[in-house]
Amino acid sequence: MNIKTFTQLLTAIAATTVTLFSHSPNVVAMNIIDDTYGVGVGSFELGNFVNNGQDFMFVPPGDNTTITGWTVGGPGNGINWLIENGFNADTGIYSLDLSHTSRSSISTTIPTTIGETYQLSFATSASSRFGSFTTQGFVSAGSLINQEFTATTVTPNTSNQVYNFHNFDFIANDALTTLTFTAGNPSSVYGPVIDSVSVALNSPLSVPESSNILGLILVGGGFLFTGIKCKKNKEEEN
Ligand SMILES: [Ca+2]
Repeated sequence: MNIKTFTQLLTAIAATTVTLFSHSPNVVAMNIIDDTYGVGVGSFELGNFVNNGQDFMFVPPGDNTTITGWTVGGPGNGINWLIENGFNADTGIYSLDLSHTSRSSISTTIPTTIGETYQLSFATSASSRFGSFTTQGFVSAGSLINQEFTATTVTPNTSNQVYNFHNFDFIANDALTTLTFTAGNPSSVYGPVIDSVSVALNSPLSVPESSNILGLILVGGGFLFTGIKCKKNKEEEN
């Protein structure tokens, strides 16, 4: 690098600093559910599925061992764990209907930091063999309390059910946060179908402190001054 003026030196330091930052790895939004219980758990892919011959498995309230990472709850008689090809999944091959024959719930507990904001995302559809159908559900986690969401399908063929996506932010109130999905329609035997549940810390980039930035600039400048000195010495030797 041939640096002749102080302006060129400053430009080079700035370029070095930009290069250092542009090469900093972006922090990938990590699904805390998968990180806690295993990859695929947020999408209901792990556990002890037994097909009842109709491509679903009934799981009653209180069961916390069948679907890895999740505990089934009331107020109804439980949920249906669905599998392809009878029921299209959004991710993997499994999805989950929040009603067996009456509205019920499922929950998981993840580690969180009090006061931090998290982004919850999930996909919903509806299971119905009678064509266009819309139902409701509620989701709670930390500061998010009984947030309503809708789930809909337009096809009577459950193997082709289509998913819609939802995103909600919540603030953690505790070191452990319980995330609960509950079916919302008491008059329907078909609960919302959910899949691809993800919770991620809502701060994707860790920004270096100003003192660190100054340090990087000084280090960058130091390297360049050393380079100039070496070049000068080499020229004088020649
Ligand atoms: Ca899935």
